[in-house]
Amino acid sequence: LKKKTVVSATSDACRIKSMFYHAYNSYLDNAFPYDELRPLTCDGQDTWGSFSLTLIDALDTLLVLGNRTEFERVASLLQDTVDFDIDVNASVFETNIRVVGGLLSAHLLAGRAGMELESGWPCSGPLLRMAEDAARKLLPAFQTPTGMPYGTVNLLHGVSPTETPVTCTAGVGTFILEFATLSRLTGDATFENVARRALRALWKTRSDIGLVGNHIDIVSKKWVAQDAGIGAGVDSYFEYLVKGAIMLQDEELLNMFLEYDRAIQNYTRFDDWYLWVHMHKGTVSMPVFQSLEAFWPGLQSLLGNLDSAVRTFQNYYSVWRQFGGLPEFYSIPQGYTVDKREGYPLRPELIESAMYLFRATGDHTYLQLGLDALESIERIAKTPCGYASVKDLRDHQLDNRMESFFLAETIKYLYLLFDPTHFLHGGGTEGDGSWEEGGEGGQCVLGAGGFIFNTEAHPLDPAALYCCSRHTQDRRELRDILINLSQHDRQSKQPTKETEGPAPESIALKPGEKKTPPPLSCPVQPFSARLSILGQVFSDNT
Ligand code: DMJ
Repeated sequence: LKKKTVVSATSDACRIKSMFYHAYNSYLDNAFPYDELRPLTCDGQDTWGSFSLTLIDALDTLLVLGNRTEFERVASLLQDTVDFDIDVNASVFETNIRVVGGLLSAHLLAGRAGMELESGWPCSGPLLRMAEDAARKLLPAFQTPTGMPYGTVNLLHGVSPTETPVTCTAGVGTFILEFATLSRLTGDATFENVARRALRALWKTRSDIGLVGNHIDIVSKKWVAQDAGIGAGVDSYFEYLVKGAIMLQDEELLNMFLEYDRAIQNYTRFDDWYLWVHMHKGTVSMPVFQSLEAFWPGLQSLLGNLDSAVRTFQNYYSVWRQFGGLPEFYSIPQGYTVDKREGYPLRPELIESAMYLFRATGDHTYLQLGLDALESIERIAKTPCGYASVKDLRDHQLDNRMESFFLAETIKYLYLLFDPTHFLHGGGTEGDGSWEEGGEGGQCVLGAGGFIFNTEAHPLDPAALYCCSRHTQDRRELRDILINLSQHDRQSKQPTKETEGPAPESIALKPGEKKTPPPLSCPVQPFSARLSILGQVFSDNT
C-alpha cells in the first residue's frame, strides 16, 4: 500500500508539473512581458500594473518544483527588465502581496537555488533591492492622518489628489508580513512601522461587539460598508494577524486576532459555516459562503483549532463536489450559486486549507480534494494556451483570463499537498542540513523555523529575519563601541577631572548575566557577548 501511495504521489506530482509548464511556457511564449496571459486569445495584457506580474508571482514556484536553472534565469531576467518607475496606478494591496511578496520570497530562496550570492545575503541582494524598490513606491499611500493606507497609488507620482479615501479592510491590514520582512532584512524600520501603525489604527475602529466591516474611510475612520465576515475584503487581515504573530513572535497581533475570533465565532458562525453579519448589530446580512473564505480552515489549523477546521472544510468541500469548483458566492439556505457570482477563477484557498489539514491530520480526504481539483481544472479550464478562469460553473463557460495566483498559489499548494516532505513544510531535520552563510561573517540556520506563506503563497523565512536583525544590531553595537572608544580616547587625553565621572555602562554582558533568549535562536552569540569573551576588552577598561 505504501509503495502504491508513493507511486501515485509521484505521478500526481508529475501531472501538477505538466500543468504548471503548460501555463508557464504559454505565458512566456505569448504574453511576457505583460502582466497576464489571456488563455483564450493566446496573447497578453497588463492588469494589476505593468511589471510582468505573472513571472514575478511564478518565480518561487519554479524553485518549489525543483527547477533551479529556470529560477536563476528568470531572477536575472526580471532584474534586467522590470522597472517600477512607471506612471501606473497600482493597487497597494496587490502590488504588496504579489510583487513585494514574490520578490522577497525569491530572494530568500536564492541560496537554496544555488545562485551566486553577494556577501551580505540574506540581508542584501538584488531581488531584495527590487522588493524594497517596489515597496517604497507604496509608502506614499500610508501618509494619511490615520496611518491607514489608500487603496491605490501611482508608482511615479504618489497618491492622486482625487483618490478615494475608501479602502477595504484587507487593503489596510495585509502588510505586516512583507513589510516586517523588508525592515528586518534591510535594517530600515520604516516599512514595519507603517504596517503596524495601520494595524493599530484599524484595531481601534472595531465595533462595540468586536467586529470590523468591509470598507472604511481611512481619513474619517467611518465604516462605509458594514458587513462583517471572513471573506472578500477582509480575509487576509485576519490571516496576517495570525501569521504575523507566528513569524514575529508577536503577542499583540495574536491578542488582536483572538479577540476578533471570539466575536466571529459568536456572531457569524452557524453550523460551521461563516455568514456575513452587521458589524454593529450582529444580525445576519448575507447568508452566503464565498470562495475566498476557504482559507479559514487552514488558518484555524495553524492555531490548533483542528476539530472546527475539519468540520468547516467538509462544508466547503461539499460545495466543491456539487460544482467541480468553488463558485465565488454560494447561498447557504438555497444550496446554490448566487446570481452573477457563479465563476471560479482557479482560486487556491480550498487547496491551501487541504494542504494545512493534511499536514496536521494525515487524513487522505485532503489528498482526494487535491485530485478532484486537478481533474476539474484539467477538464474544465484547460485551453491550448493555458488555463482559463471559469466564468460559470454551471455551464463551464470560460473567461479570457489566467490570474497570476494560479501559478503562484493554486499550483504551488497542489504540489505541496502531494509532497508532505517538501522543505517548505519545515519540521525536524531541515535546520540540520542547511547551514548557510548569513550576514557578514555570521552564520544562520536558514529555514530552521519553518516557512510562513504570505497570502499569495510566497514563503518567507523567519530565521532570516531574525539573523538579519541581529546582524543590524551587531553593526549598531559596533558603531556605538567605536564612538565610545573614540570619545574615551579623547577624554583620556583631557585633564583627570573630566574622567572622574561615573563609568559609562558597558555594552558587554556582565559575568553571569544572561540575555533573554529570543523565540527563534541562531547558534551564535550576540555581538556584545562575543566581544566580552574576547578578553573583556571593553568591559574592563570602562
Ligand atoms: C490572491 O491574490 C490572494 O490569495 C488574496 O489573498 C486573495 N485573492 C487571491 C486568490 O484567490
